[in-house]
Amino acid sequence: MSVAPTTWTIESAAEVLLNAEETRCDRHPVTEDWPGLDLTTAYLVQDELIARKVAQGEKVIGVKLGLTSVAKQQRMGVNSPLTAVLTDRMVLEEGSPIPMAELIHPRVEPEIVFVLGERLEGPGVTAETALAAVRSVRAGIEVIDSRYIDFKFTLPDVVADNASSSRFFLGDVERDPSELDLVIEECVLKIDGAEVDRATGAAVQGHPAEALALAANSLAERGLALEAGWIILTGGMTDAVFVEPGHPIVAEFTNLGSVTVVGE
Ligand code: OOG
Ligand code: MG
Repeated sequence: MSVAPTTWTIESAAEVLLNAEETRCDRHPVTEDWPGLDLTTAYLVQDELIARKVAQGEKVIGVKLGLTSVAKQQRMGVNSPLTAVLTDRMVLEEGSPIPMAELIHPRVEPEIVFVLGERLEGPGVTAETALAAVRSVRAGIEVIDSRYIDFKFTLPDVVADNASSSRFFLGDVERDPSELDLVIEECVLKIDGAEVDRATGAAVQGHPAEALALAANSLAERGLALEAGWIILTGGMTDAVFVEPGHPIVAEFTNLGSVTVVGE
């Protein structure tokens, strides 16, 4: 159990959440201690948390969207999409294990990933203009690891916790977005070779490019933009599944290849 500060501030909330991550100790939602934590303040906590990671040497390499599919929104009980920040520390190469000893209670989810060729700045970004800025589309598996007990949180809690961000894998197939219809691009999720779930790109805001536009437009409200070269995770297509050490999880896509991960 982490020590709760007597006065809650953006700094102390960021400190508590980083500490939970570092010590692998999940905690109750920050909003239980700090009911005044609203969404705007929660994004400031997220900014502070990322600033501290950057001060420790991590590099910002992209943005992720969370809760962009109905499957995710229903499971988490939060029905609004959100954004969070990806750093180089989160990247895992396919073939390397999910390091269970570094994590609290990891779950994985398949995602459609964009790599940006051009800077994308809102407001007013549409799915079309968003897709025009994309250099390549890739398959991904995100490893989420909420710092909250049982992944129970409100929207400000999960925003402050950088949307449960932990690690992610990218598939090695890179496709030009004009070659694919992402609405019908399907992912079949398998554990130990048996299908556990499936979804198409339509599950992600109707089209993953809608999620990308949403990210650009919501970051613009905070004076931020998506930078060229950044990786954008558009959000879990299916519900996330728990990682059981030694049991491989595979996301098999129609055109984007497949990504295999295993906890160790
Ligand atoms: C929050 C993170 C959500 C997604 O893709 O929807 C997310 C959570 O589910 O713990 O990464
Ligand atoms: Mg995700």
